[in-house]
Amino acid sequence: MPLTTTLKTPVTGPYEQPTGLFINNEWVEGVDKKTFEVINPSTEEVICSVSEATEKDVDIAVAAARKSFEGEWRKVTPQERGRLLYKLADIAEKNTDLLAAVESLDNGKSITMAKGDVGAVIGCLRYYAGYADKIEGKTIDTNPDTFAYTRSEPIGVCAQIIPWNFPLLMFAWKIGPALCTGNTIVMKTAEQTPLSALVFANFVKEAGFPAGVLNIISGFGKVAGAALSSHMDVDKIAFTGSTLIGRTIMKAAASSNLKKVTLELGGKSPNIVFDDADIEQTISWVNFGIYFNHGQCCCAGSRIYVQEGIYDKFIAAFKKRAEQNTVGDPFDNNTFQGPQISQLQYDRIMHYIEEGKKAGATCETGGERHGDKGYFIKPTIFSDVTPDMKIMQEEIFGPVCTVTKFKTEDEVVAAGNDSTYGLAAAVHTRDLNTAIRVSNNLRAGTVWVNQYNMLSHQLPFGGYKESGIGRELGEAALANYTQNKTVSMRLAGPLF
Ligand code: TXE
Repeated sequence: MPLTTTLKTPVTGPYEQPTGLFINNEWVEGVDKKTFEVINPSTEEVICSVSEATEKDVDIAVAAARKSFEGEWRKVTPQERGRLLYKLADIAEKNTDLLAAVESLDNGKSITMAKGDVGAVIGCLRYYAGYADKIEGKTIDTNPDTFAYTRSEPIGVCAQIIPWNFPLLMFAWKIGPALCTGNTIVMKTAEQTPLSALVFANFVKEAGFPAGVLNIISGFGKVAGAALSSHMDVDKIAFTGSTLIGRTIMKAAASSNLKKVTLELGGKSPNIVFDDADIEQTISWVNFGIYFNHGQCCCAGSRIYVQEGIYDKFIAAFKKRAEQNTVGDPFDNNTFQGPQISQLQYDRIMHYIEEGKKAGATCETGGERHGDKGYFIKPTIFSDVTPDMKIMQEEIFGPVCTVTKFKTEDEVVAAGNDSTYGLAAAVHTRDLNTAIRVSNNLRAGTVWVNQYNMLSHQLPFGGYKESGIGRELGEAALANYTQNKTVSMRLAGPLF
């Protein structure tokens, strides 16, 4: 199979799309020469085929990452690691339009949102570039006869498995902290969205990273993903995806070499609106909280709780707002919501919608397909819901939310916390005391006040409860990719 193909997007014209596996800074075919098709979710048509990594390719990629970790990459100074990451960010910036277009084509997100993602990718890489020469240990005074210090060392060969909802951004969140701390990587992208990372791979070589530092493979979870999680020469695995697969990965790590594990998993986040909130602003944030990225956000504000005094007014205004969201062609600058990622996700979401209707919830708006081609679903709001309904308990990962009326603060905090997940939450109120009290009492890794989905590479992000283990972003993410070594040295002199 050729290792590149010429593709076109409506905004870039023709470009060269790599389709091979990126191992050791080279493009190669898979050993078994397998390929799989990549589907455009807006049209349901095949975009191209890419190489599929199997266990044998995983072995080759891990060996390349190991060789680099033990060899050339180890000799690179922290300052140089930072310089390489800055260079990578600069190249990405120059190619913003291409990267965004490929992301829209492959994932279906609107071109404006895709450009936002690329901006966030660049910001994230620069942030971690700056950390490369600021990784420090401590000297610890234990005894006058001893000199003891700690070193913050890289973990080694890191496997990183990412999902399809933010293909490039998840890629950056993972590689930034891992590379600045001196690890090497085998990255497996999601089978639904391999294309942008493959374009990015060329920039890795162009930036000057030594061979084997960052290997990027396309492939399926059950094959390449499983091989990485159970690999005996992978030192750490970082995963973003479903809670179900998070458990599988932890089990594989436990029954192989006890590789370190960090997980960023699902959510069913409560978005709480008090009577005193600025209703107009809040409607915008609630709308953005659930419908941004077509509801395909692990932190989506999918359980909305509204205090009784403004409930009726809220429902009417929110319904009107949701119906104004432009759903359609991702390459139209006015589009807010594109298609869901795949037929499978479309079916899963429609199934939840049917469950909600059957269970007796009121579908205030949406609840059906948009158009007749592509995986588009209309923004959907359910009211008259009860806590036992599936649509209240399970992550739907689509443009579907529930709205529940509440009376008191205690009641809504208990309801908000009534979930196996704990990724994010939000509070809308003009009262500072309410904002702080409720934020403190919600069991979630991130709480937004009077806003939603406002992530920053400077702020730690991750889950309480079954939403994950470890924190991504911010200084906190460095801990995912370093391990402490204690060196304790006896100074010359008698033993006792
Ligand atoms: O996720 P999977 P899917 C949630 C969301 C969604 C559901 C299913 O609720 O509806 O998951 O989506 C790789 N060993 N999230 O099926 O399967 C897979 O190849 C190793 C939340 O797409 O978890 C892909 O790269 N890896 C989420 C990645 O895991 C395996 C984002 C995610 O796929 C594997 C996406 C295996 N056995 C979905 N099986 C978030 N937290 O943002 C699959 N994979």
